[in-house]
Amino acid sequence: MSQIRNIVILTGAGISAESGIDTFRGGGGLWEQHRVEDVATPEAFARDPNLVHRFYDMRRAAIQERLPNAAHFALAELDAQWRGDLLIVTQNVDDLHERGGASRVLHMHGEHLKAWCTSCDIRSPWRGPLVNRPPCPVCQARTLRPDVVWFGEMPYQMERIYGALRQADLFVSIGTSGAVYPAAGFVQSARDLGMQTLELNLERSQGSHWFHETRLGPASEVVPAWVAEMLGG
Ligand code: BJW
Repeated sequence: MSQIRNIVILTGAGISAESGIDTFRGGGGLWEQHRVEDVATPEAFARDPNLVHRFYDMRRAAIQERLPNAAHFALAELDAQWRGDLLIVTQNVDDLHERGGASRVLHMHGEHLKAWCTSCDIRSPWRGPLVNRPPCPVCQARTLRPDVVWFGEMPYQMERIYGALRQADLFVSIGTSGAVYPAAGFVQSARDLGMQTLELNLERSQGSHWFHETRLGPASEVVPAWVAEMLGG
């Protein structure tokens, strides 16, 4: 670990599970009998916008009631103290990394607390519902959608992510099932680039065999323990 200077950390729903935010594929992974793959698509939104808006309105309201947990706080401490490059690439659309105090955070699947106007293409901060079709604060068109990346859409800032991976010495994946690409492929890119890879998860994921090391346990325990190791504590 003494050779490590630049770190890329990928986080998934598992890091927020102990804050009370449901994962996508645990516990049946259903919302009102719909699989996430059937709600989180542009086709689902075109077919039944009220259904999709209700799904996101409910989750947008819920995250504002939740608090960061020990894993978010530990990553924020690493972010504050780590002198090399560090990038937390999160697939999560909640804001718990930021509320935990981290600043080097990239939301590759978007953010619950933003709305994207498909008329003027501007993203605005948003906390309330969208199902009632409120006007865009910029152009007044009633064409706001959740600013999240659905299946078939391009995740955000991919060039920046791959740029960070090319410079990294260590890739760490926390609380993600490895079921969704391109994030699921980052570990293979990391291996191709010759860096160390570590997985922290409650249980082995679909991509566990790609990692040099997997540490199993709840994020609120394994993440602070790993951060303490990195900071020499
Ligand atoms: C704990 C824990 C605790 C629990 N402590 N751990 C066929 C083959 C390959 C790819 C494709 C294919 N067909 C289609 C594709 C592409 C498609 C895809 O991957 N589909 C799969 C279904 C196969 N991907 C896309 O369409 C993406 N776009 C794309 O590929 O564009 C083209 C492109 C090409 C080249 C380069 C770049 C791009 C877009 C994907 C968008 C995903 N969007 C969602 C919804 C976001 C908005 C919202 O929140 O609603 O993102 S889907 C959902 O899954 C969400 C998540 O970010 C994502 C990943 O889920 P995550 O975080 O891993 O959660 P879970 O529930 O799966 O796992 C939880 C984990 O936590 C588990 O491992 C537990 O063990 C663990 N855990 N408690 C620690 N306490």
